[in-house]
Amino acid sequence: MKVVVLAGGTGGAMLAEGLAAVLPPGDLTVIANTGDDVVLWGLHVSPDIDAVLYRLAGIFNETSHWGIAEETFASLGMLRRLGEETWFGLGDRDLATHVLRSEWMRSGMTLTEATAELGRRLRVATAVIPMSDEPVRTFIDTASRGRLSLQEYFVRERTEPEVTGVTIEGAGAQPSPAALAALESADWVLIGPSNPVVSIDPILAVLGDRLRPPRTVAVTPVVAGAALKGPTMKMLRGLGRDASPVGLAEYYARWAAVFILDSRDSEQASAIESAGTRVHLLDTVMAGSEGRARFAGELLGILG
Ligand code: FO1
Repeated sequence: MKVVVLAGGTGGAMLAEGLAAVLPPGDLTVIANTGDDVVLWGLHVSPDIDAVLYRLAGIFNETSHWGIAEETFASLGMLRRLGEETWFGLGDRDLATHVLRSEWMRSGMTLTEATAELGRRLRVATAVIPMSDEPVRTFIDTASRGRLSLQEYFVRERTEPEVTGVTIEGAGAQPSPAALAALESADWVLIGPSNPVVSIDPILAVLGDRLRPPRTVAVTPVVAGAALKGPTMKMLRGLGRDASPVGLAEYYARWAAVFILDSRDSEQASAIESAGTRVHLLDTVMAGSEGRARFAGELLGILG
């Protein structure tokens, strides 16, 4: 069964790890958000692509929830000593990824090609594809700090400012041809349980028109009134969006005719069903690699 996951750097990446453990090699493709990408000191950093690659390569940092395990920050310390702003924590190991990706892209590779090469060298069997080879950038409008890049809002400002709006620059970008091909041949497309505002919306802005709702499944990013990690609830509410599973299923209904609701929220199933979306109840909390494989196996069982 050919499965495509639309992923940000946390929930979607975890789902991808679970699916990679249970699907035959070659059956899984991950399309990653690039709205978080940033260029620092001439280096192209793709946080969501890298979170997926590092997870699938078994080197993800489970303590910080970004970057590589057992990371050190000597280079960043030297950059600080040389007078640079160092609020964005580029680790020594992680730096190698950005150096190579940037070098390859300077010599003419697309982001899709550079990502595939990184995947090969990390011995990742799953195809990881950026949503687009053209720049797409997410900006966060805040009450106290004005318009911030995604990383300024997430890392420098620690998601503290109140969010008043989100702008996806480059929303009309051409999709990566490899992403289009993967969607064409997919039996199922899964919208991962990532932050709908900053991880999924940019992907939908670029690729949403190519999804077939009867073959698309959204996995709830909200369980018992809370998100897995990060400011999902705060952002949804700040934007006046309904942060409940009912509201999220309704929002995703344009793209996904099936919604995976957490069993803890089963009382919301009938409201979602009566709005026309098919609901399946599962324990969506993916604790540890066993929990991720367990959830992925149950999900595939439902999809048949
Ligand atoms: N997140 C942080 O909270 N602090 C950091 O210093 C930081 C550095 C960083 C470096 C490379 C990378 O790929 C990701 C990094 N992240 C960091 C995570 C990232 O900012 C966000 O979690 C995602 O972009 C949101 O999906």
